[in-house]
Amino acid sequence: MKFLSSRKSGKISLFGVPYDSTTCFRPGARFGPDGIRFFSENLEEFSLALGKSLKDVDFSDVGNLEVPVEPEKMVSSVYSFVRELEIPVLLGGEHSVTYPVVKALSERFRELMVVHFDAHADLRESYSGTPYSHACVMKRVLDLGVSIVQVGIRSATKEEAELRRQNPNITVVDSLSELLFLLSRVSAPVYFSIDIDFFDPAFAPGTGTPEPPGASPVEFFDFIYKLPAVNVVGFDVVEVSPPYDPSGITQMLAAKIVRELLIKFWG
Ligand SMILES: [Mn+2]
Repeated sequence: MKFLSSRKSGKISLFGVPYDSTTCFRPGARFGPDGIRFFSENLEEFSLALGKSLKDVDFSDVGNLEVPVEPEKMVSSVYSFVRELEIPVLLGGEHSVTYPVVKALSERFRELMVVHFDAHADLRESYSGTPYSHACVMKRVLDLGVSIVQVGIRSATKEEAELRRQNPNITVVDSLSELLFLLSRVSAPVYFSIDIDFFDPAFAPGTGTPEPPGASPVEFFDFIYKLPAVNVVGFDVVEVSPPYDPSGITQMLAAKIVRELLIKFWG
């Protein structure tokens, strides 16, 4: 199974944004989309756990969106692109690419809620001279008036920690079982944003800013399989950096997450 060779129509559009210009520590996420696609070849179309196939999902891989290097221009380019899509599924790229997707969706769904899986809070006001850095992405999402649920966060500045305590639009969740409980009571449209550094670097070393410890794939897939019907209107998997992933395990994990989520949500 290879995402890119899948059929070319569908209400769900899988696309890559090969962008890593604001990455503060070590770039490489620009190679993420094609790396994830390459490793998707190693997966069956059929999900044994879900009992369904990707063939049952009305999706197409529409390829990569080439974007300008300047963060503001990247944002407007992704935003215009996503406005034309019914259901976006995004392969990053660094985390800054999430903001324009959420911006486009927030105009369509007033009650949109973002579930943010990450090691880092990503709530800085500005970083390295831009408010569109990957370190600021969830602050920009909050500025849209969109509420966020954060899970897995184990790194933040003092200011970010305060914001997490005080902002009524941020829900801090300590575990995937707590998130499962919360999502079983939510009827609002939901967008999943999965930074691969949410996982323990032992399982996902191929990322720009690894932060031990973290969740295991077993815990994550168990959470996905137990998830009740949720109104998911899109998702992304970001920050996969193939240059730091010589064995391919991070890209493999990302490819399997994409397959399982496509089948779970829309199969
Ligand atoms: Mn992030």
